Amino acid sequence: MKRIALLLAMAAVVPAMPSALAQSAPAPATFTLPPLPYAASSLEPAIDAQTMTIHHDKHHQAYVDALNKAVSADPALTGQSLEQLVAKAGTLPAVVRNNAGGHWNHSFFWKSMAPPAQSGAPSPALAAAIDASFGSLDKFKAAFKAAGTGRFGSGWVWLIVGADGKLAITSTPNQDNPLMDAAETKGKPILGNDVWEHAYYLKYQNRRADYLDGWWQVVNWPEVSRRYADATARR
Ligand code: MN3
Repeated sequence: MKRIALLLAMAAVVPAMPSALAQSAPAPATFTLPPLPYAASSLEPAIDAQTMTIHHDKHHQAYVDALNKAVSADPALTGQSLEQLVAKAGTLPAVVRNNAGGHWNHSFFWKSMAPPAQSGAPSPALAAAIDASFGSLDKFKAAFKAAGTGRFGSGWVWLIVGADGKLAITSTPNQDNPLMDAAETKGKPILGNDVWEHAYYLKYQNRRADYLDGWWQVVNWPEVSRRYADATARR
């Protein structure tokens, strides 16, 4: 009976808590962390579960939090979409450029991957475009790897559809991407790989080249093919 009385007392207290919290709660977050589209362990062995969990739950969350903080402190930026912020990142404060890029890039990155059994293959249209631009899928992979290993420090390597409608490989520093006004080579990304050390260090340590090789096992080719169709249809 004593236990029941305690539970009843708790039930009476609990409902009062949300309104008390609401008074000091911050404004709703503009940008939110998207969930991983698969289990954190499902990209093994290419990417280990611990790396995926820390990368998503800590690193990506930090970009989202910092972006929300920066945007909420600047009335000129509130209400703008992530795509709008990314497109003019070169004109914005570094904190916005870095964290808007970090949020966009990682949201894109998670969807660029799938468990090995669902990796699939490029669509016929994408396969033909890869052959036309790079000679073969293997030559494309070698060139993509070279761009990834060649990126000094932290950054990204991308497969883009350029303004000419053709595929190209490009690399960006930090959290920049090819959609930014500040990008050296602009285009619509259809595939991107994160070559920051936090993306691979727990499993691969300094061996970025091995990470880039293993990563092909988890590329989501159906998604990349869909993006290619989308990027070329809008031209
Ligand atoms: Mn990252």
